[in-house]
Amino acid sequence: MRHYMQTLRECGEILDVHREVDPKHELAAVTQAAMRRWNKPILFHHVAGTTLPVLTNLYGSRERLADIIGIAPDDFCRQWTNLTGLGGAVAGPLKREVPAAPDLVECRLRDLPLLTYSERDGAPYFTSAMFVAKEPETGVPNLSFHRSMYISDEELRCRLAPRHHLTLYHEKAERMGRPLEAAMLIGPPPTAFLAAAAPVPYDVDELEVAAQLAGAPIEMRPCRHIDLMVPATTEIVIEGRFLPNERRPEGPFGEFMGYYVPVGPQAVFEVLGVTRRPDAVFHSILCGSSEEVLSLELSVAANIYQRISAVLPGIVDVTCQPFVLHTVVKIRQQYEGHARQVLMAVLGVEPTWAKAVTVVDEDVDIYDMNDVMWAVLTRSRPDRDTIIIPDTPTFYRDPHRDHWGRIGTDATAPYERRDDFVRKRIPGADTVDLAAYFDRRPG
Ligand SMILES: Cc1cc2nc3c(=O)[nH]c(=O)nc-3n(C[C@H](O)[C@H](O)[C@H](O)COP(=O)(O)O)c2cc1C
Ligand SMILES: [Mn+2]
Repeated sequence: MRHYMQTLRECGEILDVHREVDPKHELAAVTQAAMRRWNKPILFHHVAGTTLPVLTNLYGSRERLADIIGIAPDDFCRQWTNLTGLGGAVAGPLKREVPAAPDLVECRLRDLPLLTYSERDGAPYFTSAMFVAKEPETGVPNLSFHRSMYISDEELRCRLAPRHHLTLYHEKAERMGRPLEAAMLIGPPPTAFLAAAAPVPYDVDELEVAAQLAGAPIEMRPCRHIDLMVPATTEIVIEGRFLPNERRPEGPFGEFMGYYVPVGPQAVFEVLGVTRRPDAVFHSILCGSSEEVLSLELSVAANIYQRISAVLPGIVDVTCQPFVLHTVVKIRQQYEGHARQVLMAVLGVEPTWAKAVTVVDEDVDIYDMNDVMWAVLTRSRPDRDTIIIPDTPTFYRDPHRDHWGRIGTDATAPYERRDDFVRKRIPGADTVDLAAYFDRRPG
């Protein structure tokens, strides 16, 4: 992570905050306001109560994520599935064992930045921690993110949502009557960040995916308190174990959908030790920000792209904007009714996230919601071009069925009258050199 941070620093991408900030709300407030304004990574040099600097919004743009894996920002759908498919470029071993660096520092949880984000959050939370754990029977390691509530230096409570691989490991270990050892990585290598967020099959090792994405084997070092290997360059590693048959209250927490998740029984993580690099940088992710949701959007979009392209022609690109519950598909219309088939296909292949689907033509910028809305408003008839699917669940954490039902909108131009819908264009507007016309540029 620090190597990537250095690269961004050399490009002048990092915003520095030298003034001391309060870990309670202030750091999150500055992050949110600065993200909205500039969307660049921010390094807080002085956070009260800790000696560690805090980096936020590192992975919050499509351009940066694409750059990490060496692709163009609008090429995620075409590239992502190939890249995570493990048919990768690295021949030979994908991991290399190295000894733990002798200068690793042991510390306590309270020495790390304990950050409180939203107003009603029940405690400070670790939001960027990536868990590594081994499948209790096969030993295959898994990477995944799970927010963790700080209770004490010995205890965290972690949200393990149903069906996630770590959740299944924990439940399996419980059935065997055992705790599940795990390590939380703060500041692992950037490709591990992408691999952890990708929905890869249960028996696929995301660390190997990370190595493929990096194009080089990943260096692994042993933990100190548990029998587990972790990426050697990780800034901070929290070692511990999930206690079997134990659930304790976690929450409330202001979450990715923009609401508070109420207190509920969650997994208990007993902390056995914390190691950090001597000059460690702490990574914080603002929940609900693009840094958190972008990786999910990208992998959901890439999945949909791949699946609908297998059954239909003319699929150009897919994105989930402005939030993962809305899928936007860009097509090159092939025949009358093509767009409606695309709508049906998306609803069929994406049961969880495609609550709303909009299909647009090739001339629409699907990364600009104003442009998508322009297509909806000028190219669709609400009475004829929408499909409403009643009584079907989408997002799984939905006890009141707020997310049941689907809507599909065909916002493509009527096939037979495509010529009537050619966008007007002012010659030169895209290429004009404004500096040649204006004496002073507005700030
Ligand atoms: C920053 C971030 C935070 C996340 N927080 C949680 C969480 O608190 N609980 C959870 O169950 N999943 C959370 N997720 C989703 C899972 O980590 C993600 O779906 C991951 O791919 C699951 O890995 P798996 O397929 O190996 O189970 C988060 C994802 C990201 C990117
Ligand atoms: Mn997995």
